[in-house]
Amino acid sequence: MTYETLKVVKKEGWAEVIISRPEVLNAINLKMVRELSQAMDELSLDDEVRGIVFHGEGDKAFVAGADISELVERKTVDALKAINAGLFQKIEDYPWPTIAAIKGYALGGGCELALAMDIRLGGRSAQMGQPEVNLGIIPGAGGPHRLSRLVGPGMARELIYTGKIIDAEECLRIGLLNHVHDDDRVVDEARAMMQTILKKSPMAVRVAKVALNAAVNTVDRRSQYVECLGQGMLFDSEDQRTRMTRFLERKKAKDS
Ligand code: CO8
Repeated sequence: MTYETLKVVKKEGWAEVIISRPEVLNAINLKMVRELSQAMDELSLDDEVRGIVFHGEGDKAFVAGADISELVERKTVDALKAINAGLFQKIEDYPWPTIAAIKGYALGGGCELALAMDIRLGGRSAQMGQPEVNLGIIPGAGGPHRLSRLVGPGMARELIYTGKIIDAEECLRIGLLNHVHDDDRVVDEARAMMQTILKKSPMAVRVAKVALNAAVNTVDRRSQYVECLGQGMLFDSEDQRTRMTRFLERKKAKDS
């Protein structure tokens, strides 16, 4: 299967998914949401695949968030569809281990995408954060509950309220990244970790994932509904449109 916004490469016993819109720092558009969802369905049903390594095309970004040129047009009714949240839940529920290899930016929806994976490895250039408040919205696709779970509620609140972007060392310190490697090594390190996992008992690893998901998914599903409703409300605000337009205008100013 070929995709416009992704590359899916099958290896011996596992697969690599490369997020591929490098011209916009791999920002997630609707096409990518559909394609990634389809790829996850296919990989879930493929008995020859027992794990996925994800990374971004190019050196500048894993994923710099949802595509703001599309977001600016979205309304409450679109946000209530919670399509990103649904996709990230599908990734979290994928039955085999997932590893993100992160170089450069993993921001907003890109950070939430990485949070839905089992393990995050960073290159030294990794920069992660939830800058949604700059755009008049919140991380509505799992950020509040997955980030709180991973780095603790205090640090999650600081990151989400301030929208600050933190470097690889800080991500490592707070547990947002498991390990940091040189940029030119990080994808290979993720592949090597996948190889290590593949040598273990497949059923034991699969059952371990179920057990770990059960152990950490203690967050009530209601938190997801609150995120969705809150995001829906914010997508109808003047502030959201002004702030997103400001980002897009900055881009036009740069071009002229
Ligand atoms: N969306 C669209 N385009 C983007 C995005 C993005 N998120 N990020 C970068 N780009 C584009 C830039 O516009 C630019 O395009 P062009 O070359 O045509 O001008 C190109 O990528 C390169 O980016 P920059 O020139 O800006 O590169 P810099 O190195 O100067 O800056 C930054 C890099 C700091 C990452 C900067 O691009 C930036 O701030 N990007 C936006 C980051 C952000 O705010 N992400 C969060 C988005 S919101 C979100 O993800 C929540 C999802 C909610 C979903 C709700 C569904 C209804």
